[in-house]
Amino acid sequence: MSVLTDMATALASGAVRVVDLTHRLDPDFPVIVLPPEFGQCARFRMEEVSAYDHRGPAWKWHNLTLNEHTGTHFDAPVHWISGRDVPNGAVDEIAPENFIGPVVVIDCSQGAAENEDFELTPAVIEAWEAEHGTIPEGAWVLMRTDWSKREPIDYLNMREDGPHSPGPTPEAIQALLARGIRGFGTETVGTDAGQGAHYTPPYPAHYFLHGAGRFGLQCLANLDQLPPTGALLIAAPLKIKGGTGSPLRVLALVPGDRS
Ligand code: 23J
Ligand code: MN
Repeated sequence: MSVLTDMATALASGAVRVVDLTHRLDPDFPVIVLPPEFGQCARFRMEEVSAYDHRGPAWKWHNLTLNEHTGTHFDAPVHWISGRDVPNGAVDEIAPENFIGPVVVIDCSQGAAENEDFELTPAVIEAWEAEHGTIPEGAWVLMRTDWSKREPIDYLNMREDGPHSPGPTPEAIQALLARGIRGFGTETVGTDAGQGAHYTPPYPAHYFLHGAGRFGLQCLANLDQLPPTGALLIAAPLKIKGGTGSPLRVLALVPGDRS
């Protein structure tokens, strides 16, 4: 398998570089806030069990409490009602081949800077394809908004009428699914826009992606370090029994500046 030895050589030489697309899992990182009539996502918590002290003289460790949808995380098909009967739709059932694949980045950072409710539409996708070619089948599609650079206080961008952040329209998600994508990822707290509850159907990215057995990634970072095409994404969720999603380390392999 010379392709893998070539890859190891390329990683060692800097011809291929690793970009970390993950936020630090931090109790202060914001979690999604749903309308008050619904159950809420708990914040990540860390409890020290011992720290080289009387509780454990030679070791330090923590107990963790976390929602599956905390920090940089993966959404599985069973997260949504539309995907509840998708075969192998929970994180522990998804075949591992799904966790490595090509990735393209649609840069919406300028639009998102001008409009906090910026929409990824079919027209934006078509303009991107006119420049970069058709989105390849099996690709992750990531929506770059630079939202990951916001301070925690501005990240959910809560107003009296709820959160405001950019996201895809129902038609955009259907257009991506027509191209056979593997999944859709964002820098915001959800794959859907802050105001995504007001589309038909509500939360269309969740509804259509997971109904089609596809995946989501949220709270991604460093998308400005990825090329529009030609990178490889590694996103393997924890193997939680029946899990609907999981925090994870998301890595991209990108062309480096060495040959
Ligand atoms: C539950 C309900 C609505 C949404 C979400 C979770 C997420 O965004 C998520 O983290 O999957 S919109
Ligand atoms: Mn989620």
